Amino acid sequence: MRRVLVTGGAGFIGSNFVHHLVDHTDATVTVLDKLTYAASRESIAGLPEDRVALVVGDIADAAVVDPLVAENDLVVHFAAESHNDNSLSDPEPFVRTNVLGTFALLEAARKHGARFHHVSTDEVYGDLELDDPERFTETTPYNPSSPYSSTKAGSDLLVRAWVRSFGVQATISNCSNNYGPWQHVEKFIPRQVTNVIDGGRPKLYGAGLNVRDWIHADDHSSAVWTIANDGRIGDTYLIGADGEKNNLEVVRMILAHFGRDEDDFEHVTDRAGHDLRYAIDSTKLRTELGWKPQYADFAEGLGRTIEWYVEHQDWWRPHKAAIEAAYAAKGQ
Ligand code: NAD
Ligand code: TDX
Repeated sequence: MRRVLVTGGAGFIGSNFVHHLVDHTDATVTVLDKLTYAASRESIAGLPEDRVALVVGDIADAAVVDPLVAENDLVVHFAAESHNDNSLSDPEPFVRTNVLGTFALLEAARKHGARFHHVSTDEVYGDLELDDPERFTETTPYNPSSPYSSTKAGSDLLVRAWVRSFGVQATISNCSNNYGPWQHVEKFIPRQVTNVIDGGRPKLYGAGLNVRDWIHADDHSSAVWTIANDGRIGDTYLIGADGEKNNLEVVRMILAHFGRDEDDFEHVTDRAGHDLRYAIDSTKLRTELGWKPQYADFAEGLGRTIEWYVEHQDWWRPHKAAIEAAYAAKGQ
């Protein structure tokens, strides 16, 4: 696994994974990223030039993908359109990148015999009731709700079929909600933190009782590397850190961090089709591959993430006004 192609390596989690490879392995890394609005060159700036190269290109372009897959031993596929709200406004790029992009990569992996790891989401399983005693496992039936999650589900199923039909050497991981540095201000935690930094109020969709199962991006990266090295070909592994919290609880933790009143937030228009609860049972990954998260305490990880946004206003501020204007136009 010395030469690793990381798609979407200039995004939130992909860039975290590139840092993980530089810090914890001797791999050389090629990032393939289209540099969409969600990417950030700064997130992978300053890394050793003899270890990390950036190729700007589209994963759905076979002419770009084919030679890059040929040159590498392992493909770790993060690139995606990733935001549910955007998928409700305009699903087309989600189908193109998430489905056709994954298809182009799989065809190249098939041709060149590359090991392939596909990064996916727990949202492919749909949602749970708040009081459901079961959590998602590797055998939970697929039941995606949104254009985003349905295109991720489609991409997962392509990977499974390419393993079975063509013998592609692939693994899949489905992870819960990530938080940490470099997450785009469109997403829940960065949006609320930056609202409060700006003296505004957090915006909760609906009643704020929807539950997400939070994991730090560092822990997602270590899990992906573990699975890419030690996972069983054709298998799926769920990644989670037992971090269930409802959105109202998270907003109150953010307000408390800044010494603001715990009720100083607004309820805004709910997301259409809003999934109620995600929850991951990561027993298989922990028992079979010996992985465990480093961030056991969400409050501590959240506090460090909040401070990162306080200290990196130059990075997020240029994007903030346009994102808020787009949300405001939807009553959110
Ligand atoms: P992100 O939106 O921050 O980054 C996505 C990256 O992919 C960007 O750098 C973007 O430029 C790139 N990209 C988009 N379309 C491309 C294309 N056609 N060709 C090449 N590059 C393209 O996303 P993220 O939150 O870092 O998510 C990364 C992966 O992890 C996704 O596959 C997502 O489904 C999965 N995931 C995310 C979470 C989460 O909480 N964020 C949880 C589970 C799984
Ligand atoms: O302003 C907001 N207010 C609010 O209440 C925003 C932006 C979100 N929310 C709610 C919606 C969700 O219940 O917060 C929760 C988290 O929202 P997002 O950050 O948009 O994440 P989610 O839709 O849960 O999806 C995320 O986790 C799974 C990632 O964006 C996906 O890429 C990943 O697959």
